[in-house]
Amino acid sequence: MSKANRSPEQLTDRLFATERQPEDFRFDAAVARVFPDMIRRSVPGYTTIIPMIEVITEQYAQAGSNCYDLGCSLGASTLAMRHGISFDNCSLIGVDNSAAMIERCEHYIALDDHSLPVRLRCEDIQNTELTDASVTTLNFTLQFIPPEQRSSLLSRISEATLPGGVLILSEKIRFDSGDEQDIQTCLHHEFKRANGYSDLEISQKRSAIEQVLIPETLDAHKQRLTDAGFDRVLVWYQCFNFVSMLAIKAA
Ligand code: GEK
Repeated sequence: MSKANRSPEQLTDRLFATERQPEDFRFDAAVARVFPDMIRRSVPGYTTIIPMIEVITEQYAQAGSNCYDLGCSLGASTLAMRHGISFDNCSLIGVDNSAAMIERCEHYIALDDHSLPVRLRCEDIQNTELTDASVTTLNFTLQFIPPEQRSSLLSRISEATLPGGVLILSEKIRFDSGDEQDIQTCLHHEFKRANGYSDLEISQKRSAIEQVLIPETLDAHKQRLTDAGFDRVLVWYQCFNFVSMLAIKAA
């Protein structure tokens, strides 16, 4: 695994620690400041998924191709991809529509010791240009796109993907069975408690995010990826209600 310096500062997320007016969650400057701590303590498996994105990229990146990290935030998965790419004629592009995230991402990229250039675009991933892709990552980003707009994005990614190329798709999911939904949600909240979040923080964050992050079932994701033109879809990681899939274009 790479030895890059990826944690220049670690501020603790206390955004929901005191009582606040209900307001939809936004990826603004306050969130960007504490984001590494927030995502690590909120998303079970995140700290495993990031280094595995490097491993998957190493396996699937193709010489002369483009690699995309869509919804790159502060560039954790972008840097994992950078370290997994072994061709210096690959282009690596990170895209995020939060100016606060892109600004901080530039700083994290500059601190990393790898020589492959990274291009950052402050754009909506639904409009960003995609061509000749060997590896594309949507690491917990599709869940923030309105469900009715997800198919067209995945079709564009699939059309841009070269034979033998892949999409890594990580998502929070929901379950058809109410029973399983309750058990997995309870375990997720236990994970957050174990990471130091209070009940007030958990419930206020939940209310803020509920209209913004729309989870779907694993079957719905698999079907949509197949309909979009991917030939093989598999789950390579799951922890509670968080999964990561690999969608593969036949060589
Ligand atoms: C990581 N992948 O650390 N266009 C561009 N960016 C968007 C859009 C959009 N339409 N909608 C949301 N975003 C990262 C983590 S976070 C996941 C991804 C989370 C961006 C948004 O600004 C945010 O930076 C990111 O998607 C989602 O591996 O916070 O749970």
